Amino acid sequence: MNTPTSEAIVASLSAIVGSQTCLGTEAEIKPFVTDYRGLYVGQAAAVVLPSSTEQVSQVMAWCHENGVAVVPQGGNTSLMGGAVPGADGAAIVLNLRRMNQVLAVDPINDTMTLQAGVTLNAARTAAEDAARLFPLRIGSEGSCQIGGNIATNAGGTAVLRYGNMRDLVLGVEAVLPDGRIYSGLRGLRKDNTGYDLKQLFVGSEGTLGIVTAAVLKLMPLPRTSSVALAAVPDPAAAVALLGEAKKAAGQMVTAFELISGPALELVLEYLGNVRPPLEGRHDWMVLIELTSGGSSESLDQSLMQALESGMESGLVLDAALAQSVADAQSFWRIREEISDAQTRTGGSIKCDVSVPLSCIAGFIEEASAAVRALEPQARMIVYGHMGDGNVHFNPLRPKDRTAKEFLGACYDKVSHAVDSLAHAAGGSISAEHGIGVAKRDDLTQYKSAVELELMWQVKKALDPKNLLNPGKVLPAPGAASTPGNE
Ligand code: 2HG
Ligand code: ZN
Repeated sequence: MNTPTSEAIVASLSAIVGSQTCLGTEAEIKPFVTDYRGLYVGQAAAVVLPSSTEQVSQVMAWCHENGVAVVPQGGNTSLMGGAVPGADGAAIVLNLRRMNQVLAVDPINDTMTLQAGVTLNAARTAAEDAARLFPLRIGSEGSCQIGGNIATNAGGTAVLRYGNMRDLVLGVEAVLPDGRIYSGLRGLRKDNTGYDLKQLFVGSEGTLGIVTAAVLKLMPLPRTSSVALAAVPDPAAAVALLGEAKKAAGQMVTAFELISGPALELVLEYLGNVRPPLEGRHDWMVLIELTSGGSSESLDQSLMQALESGMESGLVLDAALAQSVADAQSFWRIREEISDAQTRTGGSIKCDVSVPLSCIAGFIEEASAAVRALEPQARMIVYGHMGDGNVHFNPLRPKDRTAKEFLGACYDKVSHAVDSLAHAAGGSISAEHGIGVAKRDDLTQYKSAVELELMWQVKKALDPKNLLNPGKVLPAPGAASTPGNE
């Protein structure tokens, strides 16, 4: 079959979504074909911005019929190149931002139903307006969208308490590659009627269907929070301190984030005149947050109890308890800006790994030694969601080397060294950022032949023509490892 020309694609899809929202010129297309860090730059035959599930279905049916590939896109905040098309310009981008309606907030069932293009921020606000919490919390919440959060099984800073997106989704509506609509917008807590099909779409990175709407779980809105930054001698002490915090506050421990000294220095450099919460320089720190529906005094007391017992046993070297909401926000700001500070500096090697908590300290030690042996001057931007076992292990270029020089010399070696140590510790080479194209071919080393075969069988069952987000997640059978570069 001859694939249609760009002009024919634009003409046909305009008839479905309207000419104003089917973009075909180079200038119109450009903002949709580059990822937000500017590392993955593709081309597209057109960009469509549908306004309803019905339109998505018609676009998919037409593309299926005509052999046109489709790259679904939400807020385009992926770090793995998963939401932009390849360089050949054959695919279209289907962006969901116009499907941005909160359809219902139901405080009796504690559910919220929304279209895929609602930003995470807007979803959280809608929940709060009904005195509920939607607990997913990630740095890009102002621009990332619920559909993308589902497609990538987003994680973030509250997974320790509330789980990943996978744990927060009760129902999904998705358009299949041939245009059929999977209507699973149910808000049931219990539904044991066979395979849990909605979960197929969670974390599929847009390779199995396009999520168009979802029903999400709501939680009680905490009334108070208590936040502290504590310096610890090493990651092993941080793990022990987490144990103390759980002892003192149980499930009120909402976030437990590790921050290395170089990560803090980088972010302070980037933010300019921000006063660090702790005096002096520390190799390791943790940001701890407790939240509850109870009084703020008792929450502060629980956190103080954990910190004091940590100090007595040498797990805590120094600590600052936020005295106000503004304080807490400024502690969090430091944590949240680490990622952007790296993007602006350029030249960081993103390893997003998870290991069992019991192995995390040993892993960090071994991975640091391995990176130091390969690149003694690399800045060790090591941080992340320690409470759930997720470390962002991101060696960064030394100040006197360009990103190009540094990455050219060591990207593959370093990322392979870190990933293989995580794998050896029973961990994962992608804890929360997904696979996209950046880690796609690495999967051949870290997943068994059976796992890869099953992944391809699922893909072929739903997308036999391989038209939906082709080239993402699944390594071509027999592919060698070629990690993407920053
Ligand atoms: C974070 O936790 C994000 O800040 C981004 O997952 C991590 O940029 C990164 O490596
Ligand atoms: Zn993260």
